[in-house]
Amino acid sequence: PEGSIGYSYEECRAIADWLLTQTAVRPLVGIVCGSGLGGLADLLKDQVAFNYRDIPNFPQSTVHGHAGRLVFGTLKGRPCVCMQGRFHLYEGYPIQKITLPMRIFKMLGVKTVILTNAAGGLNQDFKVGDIMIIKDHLNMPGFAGNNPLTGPNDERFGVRFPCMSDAYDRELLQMAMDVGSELGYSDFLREGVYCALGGPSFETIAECRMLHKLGVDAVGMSTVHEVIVARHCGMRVFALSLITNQAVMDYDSEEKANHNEVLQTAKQRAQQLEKLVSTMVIRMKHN
Ligand code: 6GU
Repeated sequence: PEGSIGYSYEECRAIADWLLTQTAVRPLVGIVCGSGLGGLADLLKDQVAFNYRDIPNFPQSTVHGHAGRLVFGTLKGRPCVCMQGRFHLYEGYPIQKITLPMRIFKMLGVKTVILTNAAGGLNQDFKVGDIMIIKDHLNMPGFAGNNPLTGPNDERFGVRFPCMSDAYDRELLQMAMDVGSELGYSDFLREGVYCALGGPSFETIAECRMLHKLGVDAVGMSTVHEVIVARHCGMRVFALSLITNQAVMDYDSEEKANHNEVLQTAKQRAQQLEKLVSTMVIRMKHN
């Protein structure tokens, strides 16, 4: 029934309006920081920050390495809003709750969303520490009926059947490659297909082999739900994965995926990732 799944348009509007009374920043860019990548938010000047728990009706975040703050501020004068910590399926939230922040971004006036995540590398040419610009995705929870747009469609957000073949903005992907090359990052800058799984368990060897055969370059537990909701309501999307570990592909391997390795790699590459994203924000045009 109408309104029983997720947040209504009016509930979203109320959260956005509350935030707009608390800050003078009118963000054009919305950024989501992945695991260990929360430092992006610290680049913002003249910050106004809210713990998720202090925002009326906002979900809470529970993962180690995710701070749980919404930070408003400016990057060389460009007004931004940044999620330090996101919501995941494996935390047990309904999928509409996970993606609520995208609709809040839209209502705050955001035109472009930048999503970051930590992911396991499946492409055998990738190395730990590579930054993969996402050019397309595989939405595995979606195959099983777990899509964030499930339920009644409110046309004020977007159409019932949104197109996803143009989800990842080609111009921004090119800009990332150009900026990366100017910064001297070409050796560790890649592009590829990201696959989202529900988590929280990491993949088995057979699952990794299957995903590899399907053309997946990196695997993680986030981002695609947010991309779908952001595109549904007409925001431009740019997304990237930091390859924090190689997914295990053979039975002889001694490697084991673990969250500590994810956070360690993120720490080592965080500064360059922040530089890439902030340079892009400064170069973006919103007109
Ligand atoms: Cl190997 N798998 C998944 N599903 N998520 C990850 C990861 C691997 N590494 C970082 N995040």
